Amino acid sequence: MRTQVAIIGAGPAGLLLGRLLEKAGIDAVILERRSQDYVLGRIRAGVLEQGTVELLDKAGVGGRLHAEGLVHDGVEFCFDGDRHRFNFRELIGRTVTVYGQTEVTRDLMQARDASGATTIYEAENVSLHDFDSDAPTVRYTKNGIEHELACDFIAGCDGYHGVSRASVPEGALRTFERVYPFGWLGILVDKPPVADELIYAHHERGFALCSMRSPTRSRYYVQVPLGERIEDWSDDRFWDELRRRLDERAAEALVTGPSIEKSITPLRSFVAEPLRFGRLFLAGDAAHIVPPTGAKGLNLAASDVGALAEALIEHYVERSDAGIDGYSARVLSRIWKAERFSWWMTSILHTFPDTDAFGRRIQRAEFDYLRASRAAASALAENYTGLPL
Ligand code: RFL
Ligand code: PHB
Repeated sequence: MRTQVAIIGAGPAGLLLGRLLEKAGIDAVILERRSQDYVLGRIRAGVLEQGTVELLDKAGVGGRLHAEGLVHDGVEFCFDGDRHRFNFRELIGRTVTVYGQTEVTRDLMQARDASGATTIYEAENVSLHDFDSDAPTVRYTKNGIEHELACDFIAGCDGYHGVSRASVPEGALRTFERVYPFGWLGILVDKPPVADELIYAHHERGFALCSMRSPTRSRYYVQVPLGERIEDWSDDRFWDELRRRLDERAAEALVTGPSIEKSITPLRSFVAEPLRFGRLFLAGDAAHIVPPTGAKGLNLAASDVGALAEALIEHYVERSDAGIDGYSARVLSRIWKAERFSWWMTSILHTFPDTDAFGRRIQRAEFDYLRASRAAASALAENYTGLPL
């Protein structure tokens, strides 16, 4: 089999890239290790930047997103019981949209199925070859039979644990990492959200987040130490802990119920440099990880592939490699700003085992400054709603 661009991974990065290329008449095949249902079963991100929404519109998959997504003008921070709303629309004229990653994935998969583009699910033992030449190939096994896919370019969109970054020769890649000493315990519940917008709460017992997927489905998180076991967290224990970290008004308004999903995510910052090796490109979680506090992971994946699609279109349509040559530097500049913002949100909102009384006063001063200064609040708004590429 032959294609122009071989895409590894059918997460949001791979699917959106495939769709943007298809719209420009460029052929791409997606190889995905898991089944379609498995990919759709993963509960992850929920907040889309305005630029991500625009890109999904450009990909022709914005219909349901505009009908069902919830446009939020701002978010709330709650510090030790004091709540403050940041109104992004009023501050900088931008908003975010609450629409689950699962739904984005479903919309992209449906568009791909409808157009007849090839996606190979349950592709095992994917391996990347000769991407330092003009004739790269990808090999994989499907139902016990070995296949080879010849291509012009390989897009590594296979997440943090994927094969693409691991295929880069040692010494060609520099990595930067920060591992946080805690994780997020998240639950999904079919009950109305506690408030109209998201609440990010700082409390001496730890961080908490009240989010949502729809007017009838809520997503809540509490910070937990690393090594915590999910079996030790009954729904009742989760609700008690969440309530204690919120202000009185939110604690009283909280509607609880049986969880329909419960999982723990460790928090990490990670960046690989560069993001191009000959004819192999890395994009999305394969290239970088952010802690979820700034709601940036899915959005960075989208902006990476937006830039990669532009570069590949330039190569095929305008016969210029300027975009390909500039891809890594262009996206890394935005990636590092999102890394900074996610690290900053994480550091002011969580409790750290080694934070002393001075550190806690600094966290409080950050909140008081954000509340008092339009400039500081605008900086938050600008970053949360998404910086330009
Ligand atoms: P994905 O989604 O991990 O997809 C990669 C795909 O590659 C496949 N794969 C392989 N395929 C073939 N061969 C191999 N060897 C392969 N190895 C892996 C995998 O099966 C998978 O299908 O990466 P992608 O596309 O880069 O997308 C990134 C986003 O999924 C991620 O950044 C976000 O979910 C992060 N994130 C959030 N991002 C936001 O923008 N806003 C949020 O509100 C937000 N909340 C979150 C989050 C992530 C979370 N978790 C669980 C990590 C909340 C949570 C709890
Ligand atoms: C979510 O709804 O899952 C979510 C929202 C905001 C974040 C992280 C996760 O910062």
